[in-house]
Amino acid sequence: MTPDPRRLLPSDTPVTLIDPDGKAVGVVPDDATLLRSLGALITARRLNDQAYALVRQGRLAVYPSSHGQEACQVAAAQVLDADDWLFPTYRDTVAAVVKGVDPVEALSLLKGDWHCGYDPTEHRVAPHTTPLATQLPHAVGVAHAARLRDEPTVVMAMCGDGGTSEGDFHEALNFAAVFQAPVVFFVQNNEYAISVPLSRQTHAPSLAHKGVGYGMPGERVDGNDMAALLTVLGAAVARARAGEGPQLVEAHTYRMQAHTNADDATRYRDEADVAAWLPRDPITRLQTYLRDRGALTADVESGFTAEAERAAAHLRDGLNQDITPNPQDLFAYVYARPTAQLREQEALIADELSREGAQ
Ligand SMILES: Cc1ncc(C[n+]2csc(CCOP(=O)(O)OP(=O)(O)O)c2C)c(N)n1
Repeated sequence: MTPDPRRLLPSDTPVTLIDPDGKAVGVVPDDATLLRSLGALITARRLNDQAYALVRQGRLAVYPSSHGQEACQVAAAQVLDADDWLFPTYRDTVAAVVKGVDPVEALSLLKGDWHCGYDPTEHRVAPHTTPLATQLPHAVGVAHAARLRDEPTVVMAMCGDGGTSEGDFHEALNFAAVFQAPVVFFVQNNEYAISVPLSRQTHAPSLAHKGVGYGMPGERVDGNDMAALLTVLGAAVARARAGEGPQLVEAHTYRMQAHTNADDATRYRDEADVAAWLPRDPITRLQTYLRDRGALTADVESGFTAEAERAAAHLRDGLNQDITPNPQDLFAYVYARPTAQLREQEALIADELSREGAQ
């Protein structure tokens, strides 16, 4: 008999545990966990805004900010163990930082300094991917390999709403479900893929419903509610770790700033839409909840602000340093055994460099 697909269906509305007024409407994580997340959220916002400022100063080539989406970023990293893998997109710098990557290293790629900026194996954070959804099959491969090796690793594979229209998204979900790979597909639905609204991206009831077609559960979560994200993503990770296969989680959130500094969002969306999302801000909502409980004191809060300022100063100082990359490093990490063609190209550059040096 065909298994009942209803068990795979997401909730009718996104899971919310703390409402936009800061009131608990379900079972929420304990105060210590939420305080830790609030500290990370405040630093995340500060880093987003600092990076945006660094673009204006010409220290960064481009920055796709996750301002307003910080709860998704923080939760994606916080529900993972140190040995789990995170596969981020270009917008997920802050998730990589919360997983342990130094902010300066996390932004090196966007500065144009180095391929990745950090060693992906050190923090188990894959390089940020600019081609949409190409990281998803890689993420599934890592998850499948972990399972074959009998390791407890879970993989968090991130993408945006636009990424779900790519072939790689569908191939990754299908493979993961067939092989029951321990991977959580985490879609941050921020309503726009540059200028393309969600309605031009899908006709499905929600992006989470897409999981059903592959035989994996889908769930929808309020992407501006830290408590709900930790709970829903945490459950998906626990499920994957227990050998129960992949899950698709769709977070409903909003991109508060332009796609990047190269984009003028006023040309395709109303300022009123943006303003309507302001009261749902993930930081103020969690602050209200924790203040009302007496868990967030003025002292704790100023500690968070001071930590965020330290992180921003570190980012500024780091990005104000110019590095001198070695062009030959371009060839160092392409293949374990370089091809004859690569060796030839490497020799050409070496020759050119030595002639420049001789001038
Ligand atoms: C394969 C591919 N096609 C097109 C692009 C150009 N592109 C860059 S960002 C983007 C929109 C992506 O939107 P979404 O997946 O919703 O992520 P968001 O930027 O909203 O986080 C597009 C089409 C690309 N980077 N890769």
